[in-house]
This record gives sequence, C-alpha cells and structure tokens, in this order.
Amino acid sequence: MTQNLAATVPSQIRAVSGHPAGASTPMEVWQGLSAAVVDAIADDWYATEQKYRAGRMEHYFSAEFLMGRALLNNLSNLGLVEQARQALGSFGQNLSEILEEEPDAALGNGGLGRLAACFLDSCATLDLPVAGYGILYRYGLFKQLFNDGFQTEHPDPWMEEGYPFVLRREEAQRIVRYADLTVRAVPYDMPITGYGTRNVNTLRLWKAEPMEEFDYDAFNSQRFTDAIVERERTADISRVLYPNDTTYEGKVLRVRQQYFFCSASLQEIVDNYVAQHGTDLTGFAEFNSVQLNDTHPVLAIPELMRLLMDEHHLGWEEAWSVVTATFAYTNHTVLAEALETWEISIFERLFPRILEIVREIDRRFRTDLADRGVDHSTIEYIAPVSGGKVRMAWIACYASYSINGVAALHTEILKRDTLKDWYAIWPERFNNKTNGVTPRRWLRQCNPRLSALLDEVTGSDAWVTDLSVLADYVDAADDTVLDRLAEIKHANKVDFAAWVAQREGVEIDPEAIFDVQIKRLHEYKRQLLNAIYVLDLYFRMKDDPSLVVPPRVFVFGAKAAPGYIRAKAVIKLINAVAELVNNDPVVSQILKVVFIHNYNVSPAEHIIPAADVSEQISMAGKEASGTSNMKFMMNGALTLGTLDGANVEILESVGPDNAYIFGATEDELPALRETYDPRAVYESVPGLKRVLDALTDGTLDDNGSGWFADLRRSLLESSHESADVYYVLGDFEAYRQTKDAMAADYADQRAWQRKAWVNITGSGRFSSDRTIRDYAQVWQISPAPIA
Ligand code: GPU
Repeated sequence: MTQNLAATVPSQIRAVSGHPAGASTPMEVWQGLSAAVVDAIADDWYATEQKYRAGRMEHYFSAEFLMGRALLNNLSNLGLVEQARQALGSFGQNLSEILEEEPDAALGNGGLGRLAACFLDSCATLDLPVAGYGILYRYGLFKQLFNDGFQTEHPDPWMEEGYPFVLRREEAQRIVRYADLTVRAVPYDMPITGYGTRNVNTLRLWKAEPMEEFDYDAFNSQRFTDAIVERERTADISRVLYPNDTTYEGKVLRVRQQYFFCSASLQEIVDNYVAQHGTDLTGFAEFNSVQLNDTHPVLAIPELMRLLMDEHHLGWEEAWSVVTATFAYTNHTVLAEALETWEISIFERLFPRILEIVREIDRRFRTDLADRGVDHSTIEYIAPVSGGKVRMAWIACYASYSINGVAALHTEILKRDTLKDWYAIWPERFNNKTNGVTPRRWLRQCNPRLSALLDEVTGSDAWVTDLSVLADYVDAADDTVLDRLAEIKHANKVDFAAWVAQREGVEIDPEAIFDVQIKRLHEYKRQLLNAIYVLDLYFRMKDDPSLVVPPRVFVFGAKAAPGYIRAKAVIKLINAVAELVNNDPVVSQILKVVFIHNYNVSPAEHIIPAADVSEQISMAGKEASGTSNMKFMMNGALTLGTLDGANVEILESVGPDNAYIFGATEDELPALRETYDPRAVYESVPGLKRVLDALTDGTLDDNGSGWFADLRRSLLESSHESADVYYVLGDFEAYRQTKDAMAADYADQRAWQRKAWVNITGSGRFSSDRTIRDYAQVWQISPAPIA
C-alpha cells in the first residue's frame, strides 16, 4: 500500500482542480485527498476482490445504504489521519475544515440503511468475504429545511460535484429487461476499508442508463421528444430514494427499482459462479448466499429462479433447491403498514415471466402446506399470492433458509404474532440477530477524547476491534477516571454548543443536561410524548417560579416522510414549543429547545458524543431494535426508555441502576388497552389538560394549518379504538416522573459518571462486529485476509 500522502495529495489535487494545491478551493482539496486515498488502497482492493471471488461469498442486498461521509472513516481505518493532516498543513489547509466539505452519502432513510453501512464496516474489519449490492441514487434522502417551523423538502444531489469514492465499472455492466423497457445497469463500486486490515471490501451500487446513448433513429425521424422521454424513463429508475421509513408505498417505479438492482446483482453473481466453477449451477448455493435486508430485495427470489431455469436450464425442483439454500431474510419491523404487497397487475405489466414464476411458487406452496395438514384459511392468509396481491414477506419466508428479527424481543414477537404461522411450520428457520453499530465511526472517530481515555485505561486500542474487552474495566474507574470522563463530556458539549450556535443560531449552555431524541419522526417513536413533557415543564415553571429545575437542553433531530402529515405536525409543534421556551426571558435561562434541521449521519457524529440523556421512548413492542440507543450508550449517555427493542438488552447489560426505564410493557399493553380511556387520563393526570389545551387555545401557533388541533384529536377525540393508538397519554405520568428523577440525579456528577462508565464498558455486545460474527455462522463464511 502506498502510504505517502505528502507526495500523492498535491498531485491528486492538481489533477482534479488544474491548479496548484495551495490555490485550490476546499472542495477541490477534499476531492484530491479523497482520490489519493483511493489510490493508496487500489491494489489491496483488487487483491481482495480476486481472493473473495474464488471462494464462498455472502451478498448483502439492500435498497438502502446510509453511508454518511467516507474520507475520515477511510483515513482512520488506514491509520493515515496524521499523514493527511500534515500533507494538507504543508500548503496551509486544515484537515478538520476539509472534512466538513464532504457531502453525506444519504442513500437510506434511517436505521435500516445505517445498519447496512455498519455491517459493511464490520465485514471489512473482520476480513469477511461479503459484498453489498444496492442502487446509486442520484438524489439521496431529501434535504430538510424549516420554513416558519414547517418542514420543507429539497433535493439532495449528493454527487453532482464529483465523488471520488465510487468508481464506475464500465466492463461489468448488465442488461435488465422489463416487458416495456430494457436498460443497462452500470455498477459503481465503493471501497469499504476495515480497521487495521489490508482487506478492502466492495459496495456495488447500480445506475440505470439507456441502452444507447442516443436513439438516433428517433432523433432523425423527428421523434426527438420521444427519444428524450425514453432516456428519462430509464434514468428514473435510479433517480431517487423513496423517503418513507417503515411505511410502504405501492409505486410502480419502486418495484422497478427493486427488480433493477436484484436482477443486475444476481446476473453478476451467477456469471462469476460460471467463470469459477463451470456451467452446472446446481452447486451455486455452496459458494453463494444472499441476505435480504427486509422485503425490498425479495424479487431476487423469483429472479434467481428465472436465471437458473431460463438461462441455465435447471428444472423447477433443482432450481428451487438452489434458491432455498441461497436466501436468508431479515425482518425489521412488525408495523403492518410496512408489509410490501404488490398488485398482480403491476407484475403483469413489468415482468410477466416473474409473475409466472411467483404464481408457480404460490401453487406449489399451497399443495405443500395442504400436504402438511395446514388448514385452508391459514394457507390463504400466508400464500405468496392472494387477494389480487403478491405478498413479498411471505415469498421471503417460504424461500429462505434463515429468518431473523433484529433484537430478542422483536424476534419473540415475530414468532408469537407477525410470523406465527411460519414459525409453526418451520421453527428451525427462525433466529435472532440483535443489531449492533460500528465502534469505529460511532466511538473512535466521532469521540476522539473518549477514545484516548479508553486507550489509556485499557492500555491499547484493542477495544476498537473487540469492544467486549471494555467489560473487564467496568471496575477500573476510580475518581480520577470519572473526573476525566466528566471533563471529556463537558468538552464535547462545548464543541457541540459552538456547532449548534453556528448551524441553528441557538445559544445553549454546556452546564445544562443535554437530553436528545434523534431518529425518524414517527408516531410510534413518540416524539410527541417528549414535546408534551417539555411543554408541561414550561407550565410548571411559569406557575411556580420558585420550582427548582435542573437546567436542560432538549435536542431533537428528525425528518418526516413528505406525505406523513401527522409527523410533520409534530415537527411544527416542537418548533413552536422551541419558540415559546427559548423566547421566554425567565424559562429560557433554564431550558432550551433545539431542533437540528436536516438530521443525518454527520450531524449525529456531532450530537451523540455530547449527549447526557438518550431518549428511546417508543411504545413497547413497536421499535424492532433501535440502533441510536447503542451509539448513545457507547458514548456515555444514559438511556431514558421503554422496554422496547434493544433497550431490553441494554438494560440487561447495565442493570437497573444504570438506565432509566418507564412505561407500559409489551405484555401489559393488551390488557391496559381494554379499559384505556385517554379522556379520563387527560382529565385526571395533573398538567395534561393544560398542555393539550395549549395546542388549540392560542398558546401555540400552527399558522392556521389546523395541524395542532388534529394532534390533539388524535390523542383524545378519535373513535374509541383509534384514540391515542401509541399510548402517549397512558405513559405520560411514568415518563414525567422518571425524567424528573433522572434530571435530579444529574446533580451528583460522580454517581452520574459512574453510570456513564458502566454504559460505555457494557456496550461490547452492541458492536456490529458481534452481530456480524453471529451472521457469519448463518452464512457459513470465514475470514479471508489478503495479507
Ligand atoms: N427500520 Br422495515 C427502518 O429504518 N426502515 C424500515 O423500512 C424498516 C425498519 C428500522 C427499525 O425501525 C429499527 O427499529 C431497527 O433498529 C432498524 O430498522 C435496523 O434493524
């Protein structure tokens, strides 16, 4: 590996800018340094590809990869940060400022996409032969701005200025055919470096391009506009990431996208099999496995059947036994609105052959289950095709050798409810893989101060690749270490306050408790519960000026799906509460509310190291896992949460003294629901009436949208079954009590820092390295280091 950035960086900058390094713009310097990094890893990348191709490989299919920034991650993995700093310093540039030039690769919505990115990092670090496959969206997740406190959405053309971390592989293009359109799929490869290894893995992102650059015939025969329209129809396929998180939209373009990347990826994998092992495809699954990241890539199942039967002449049974040994399926939600089903008519229009195969899967499924004695209504319910719809989750369950949930509680709910009929027939397919996050990005890079302390206390940086070693040091925190921990958090908060002042124009006090809720805006995540708490606290302070309230900054970050009006109403509400609180001359001395606009991966890297309180307050049973809960814990924030998703396992790791847990549990909720009367709660819990009335009595202004009245109605006045579906009012009193107590506990800094230390040292099992080692067992792959 070339490791002489001092020599390569200036020439790379010259090559991209046409100017001497010293006269180039910061953007050009970012481009040049990034190109120098790609240059440094090129040979190892090639060697890794060659090595992996020859053996058994895992292929991670995902419609989303929320990668964030690449440059610091790569420099840090390669141990080149200092070299880069010096190389830039020699012509008067500052590395930290240059790093801020980089756009986030936001090719994902939230947790599901970011999980895929953490997994790629762990696979590379562990030298595992795994490749990612997805779509090179021209526009990533929309950019969020606030206008009068309302969310507005704007395009995110993230690679328009050039992006050195993807390389076009002209020679590896494939053709994808629809009944009404044939397109070229051109791969763009992103190198995925690991920490302390020479292996460089690959994320392959496909871009749709027209078959011919121009349809000259159409142009020449005065059908110019037809020719352009055709080109645009093709470009549409990889134009934009759908901005829905955990909800499904039955758009034809979306199913086109899904088929596009599944078909192109499988063609490549099959071609490679033939190149390595010959034309008898019956052994395909000995060398290949495919992980389906939720149902978005499930079309890969009928597509592999098609490739095996139509192009490689296997019979149905032969093909089916290959397919059922190839695919594994991860479920990421139990929310009914996320279950993808497609109208049969769409399949007829786009890919009749795929529909034919799906219908045959369905026919054989029905026979198979009838033979097993399954009753007719169950068969009808879980059949791949029923009620005029193709049901993607059921195809996944039927064809996969492994089915997993993403946290222990979630997997139990799958087995008990969501997928219970499947579990009854194929219990051996089910397993849990609790999510994890990469400690490289989410601790070492984003929190250098804490990382230095961990190096010191543990005597090495071994924790970076084996986070579980931290558990040995749970008792190693004497007063000196705890004071250091307090200083580190404080310094991070000072940095964050400066960042907030600059980015959002709000002054916040680093002495205050930083209480943070950052995640997609969804009713089940209950940002509304948090907002109600803040408003209630505001009124308590107004009512009783002598009330002793620990100073606090309430930080929010969230995007709402553009069509999700109620989520947008919550954003507007939080902004209205922020205005009320921050402009009150007395209350604003103690409380501040900050809504970080355009929340994304790189803002998260500023926010999380500065957090004291991690808000994980979803209604129990609804958050499959959560992953920010793990990032906060690693950085010493304490969890304020319900017993939901991975919070349950965080509590197990740290013990009840080191987390703040409240609210109805998943097994209590059905009985509570029977008699739940949100109106009665509103009338009887002190303070609630005042807060909910403030939504409509003129205290808060929704600019005439009527949205605040709708929020109030959603909690109180809907029909009996649909009022307060997410139990916001039911959990309010417990939340308030726990959150108040938590804030009071903050005063004892020694005790607080000790809890923080227990969280940090107890976070080992939430490293995505652990998760990926667990998956590697399912995948039956082992490390393949090139050096
Ligand atoms: N999740 Br389904 C998404 O971010 N997007 C989706 O479309 C679906 C699930 C999330 C879950 O909500 C979250 O609980 C989980 O931690 C994450 O996937 C990764 O498994």
